[in-house]
Amino acid sequence: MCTTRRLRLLLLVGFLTLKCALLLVGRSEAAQPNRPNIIFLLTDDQRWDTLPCYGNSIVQTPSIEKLASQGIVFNNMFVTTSICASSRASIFTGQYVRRHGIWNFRTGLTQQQLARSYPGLLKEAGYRLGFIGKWGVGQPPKDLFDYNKGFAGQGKYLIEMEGKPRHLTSIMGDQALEFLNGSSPDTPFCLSISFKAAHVQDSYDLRNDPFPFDPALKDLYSEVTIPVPKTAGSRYYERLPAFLKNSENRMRWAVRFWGPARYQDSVKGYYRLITGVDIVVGRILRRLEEKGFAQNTIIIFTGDNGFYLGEYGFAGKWLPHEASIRVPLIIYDPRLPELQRGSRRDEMALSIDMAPTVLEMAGLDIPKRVQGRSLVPLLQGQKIRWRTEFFYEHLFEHPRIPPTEAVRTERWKYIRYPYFPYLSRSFVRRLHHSAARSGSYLGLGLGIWAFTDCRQSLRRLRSS
Ligand SMILES: [Ca+2]
Repeated sequence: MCTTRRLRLLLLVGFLTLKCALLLVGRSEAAQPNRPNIIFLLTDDQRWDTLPCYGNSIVQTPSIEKLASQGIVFNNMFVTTSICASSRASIFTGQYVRRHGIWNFRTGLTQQQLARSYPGLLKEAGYRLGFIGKWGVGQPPKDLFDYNKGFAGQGKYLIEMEGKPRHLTSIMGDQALEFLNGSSPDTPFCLSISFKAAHVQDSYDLRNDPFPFDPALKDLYSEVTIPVPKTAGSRYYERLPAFLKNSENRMRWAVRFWGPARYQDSVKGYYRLITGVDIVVGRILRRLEEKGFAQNTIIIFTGDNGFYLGEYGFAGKWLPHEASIRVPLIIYDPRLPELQRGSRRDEMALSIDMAPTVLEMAGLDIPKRVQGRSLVPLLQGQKIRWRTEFFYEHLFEHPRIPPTEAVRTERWKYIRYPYFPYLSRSFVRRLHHSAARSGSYLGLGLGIWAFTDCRQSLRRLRSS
């Protein structure tokens, strides 16, 4: 009797233990939902209006268009600083330059900053990490990425590989496929690809080709005449103060855009570099399908800063004009409901929003020191209170690039040149109090009102 009772008791304890174990397994699975893969595509110096989904009728990018037509296009995406190194640091950390402190090309992110960056936090959460291309913030980290094909500096477009000339963009495409081949459905991955395209090959030598595209694309756009922007007319340049007339922007214009034929060659080269990126996007999309990742892989496509194509007689970036600070942003999430996809958002998105967006997509907490906001509610179609203005800064160290601060609202833009305070308050004030979209100039009365209002916003945003 006693033995039977003991046996029953043992069976009951065994049953309860098994039930508890099953419940725990269930909870553990519930705590690990099917996390999405993330591919973060970053182009270099690609302004927003160089894609058909932003109104460009010349450049051909069918695969990026596919992402746009089935994803969400942000009509108003800006960088908070327009220069490679600082902007990339902002993208990785979700912070303004004043907070992350990367003001030049030499300084890298600290170990602590890397650990709190979006790749660092994804790694901690168990993601398989890949990085391909231009790291851009000092030296690429050695131990952060499981697949690391990052390089320091600007890199070169045309490379000799196994006795054959290859284009860097195409090689990066091969590396992307290699990373995908090495991924499995069991471990979520995040692959960040930072293209060198469509960055110019910097040189002051007039004989050099500033935009060395893949020779396979040489016939593309050859029959087209690229329209020149209205503000490229000399009267816009002539109105500038001397410190802008003699700035680095003008020196680089003199190399790339100095005459009509040179202008056509340069912009066509720039467009061919962008088409080269599109070919890689197409290869990635096909491989995602082949590997069975397509339904669970989010693709983010954006740029690190804009690019003057002759506006105001300028080339390069850095200053706070729209050409320089506005970039494309397409987010393709195949998990969103069909109704949600293929839409556009007008809210201002910023480079500092990229890290918190990626972190929320992966189900992770956003660190307190992040200054950007997750775009996930906007992707889901929610109507929420959103920013209506933002602060811009460019205090990069360069003798011929004037430092700037700016505030960009939905209607106005105020640019301050800290080294030229007198001009900021008078001539430059009138010049740059333009309606942000139309580029038209204001009368004096409205100008003074907008100046006062914007200056207050700038002070408030700078200290926030
Ligand atoms: Ca750049």
